[in-house]
Amino acid sequence: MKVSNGQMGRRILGFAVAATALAGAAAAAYAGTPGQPSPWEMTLQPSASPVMDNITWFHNFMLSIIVPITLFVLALIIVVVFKFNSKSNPVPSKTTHNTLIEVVWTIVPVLILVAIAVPSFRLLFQQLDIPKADLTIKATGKQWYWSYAYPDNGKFEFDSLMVADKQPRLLAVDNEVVVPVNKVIRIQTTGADVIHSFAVPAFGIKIDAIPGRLNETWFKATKEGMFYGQCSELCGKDHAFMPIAVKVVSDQEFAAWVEAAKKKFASNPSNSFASIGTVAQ
Ligand SMILES: [Cu+2]
Repeated sequence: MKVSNGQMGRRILGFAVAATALAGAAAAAYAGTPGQPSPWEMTLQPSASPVMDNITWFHNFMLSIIVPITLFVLALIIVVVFKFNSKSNPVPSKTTHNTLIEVVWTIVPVLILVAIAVPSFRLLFQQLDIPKADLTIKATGKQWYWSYAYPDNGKFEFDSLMVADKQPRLLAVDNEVVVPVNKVIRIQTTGADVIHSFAVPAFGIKIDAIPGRLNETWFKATKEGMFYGQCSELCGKDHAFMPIAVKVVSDQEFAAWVEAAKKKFASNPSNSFASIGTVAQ
């Protein structure tokens, strides 16, 4: 069957449109549970913070630039393969320069890069420029669990370990980090032994927890509920079993939890941060 270039181009375009529509429909069908991964999920986890809103937007914006460029290059390759092979084009052209095309293929990529750079830098500033925090939590990565300290709320500290038979599997822990909704939470991270990484996809945060250093990032949870993440730096044999579980609650529930947590974790033997704080007072 003889297929002309135009027909071929239309077929490729039709295939691309169908594939995109299929992926979109599948993504909508498998939207899943917010705050955790779900089966057949193809998109980013649903956002629950202003930073993640912008990451999602930037991701989609980049896709809308990348997909047409990729299809355009693919179309060019196909045209070259079919139209300029030695059979269909036995006498090659000797053309070497074309000023217009050279100007266009210099200027257009520059404009595309500028269009990408502007929202990219805006997003970076939003992530790195930490607003005035309502609450600071220190997350310490240990082999292989996380410890959380609440210096603003009574200086208690507790360990958070994965619970093997609790759902969601490999994400549920015994003691969750609890934070109030719609408040700026500053997360400070460090490592007690090796490098770990504190990451919660729905909040758009991922920051290394490095021994001897204090890193910080921030998030503002805009929805109540459970949000899960995992250590995201290979840290040893149980790297896959030190999840991060964040429970976002109302202000009242948070205040009640703080009171209960102060008593519950008062005699925690791993309470190094709290004991240092008490000695200093
Ligand atoms: Cu780790």
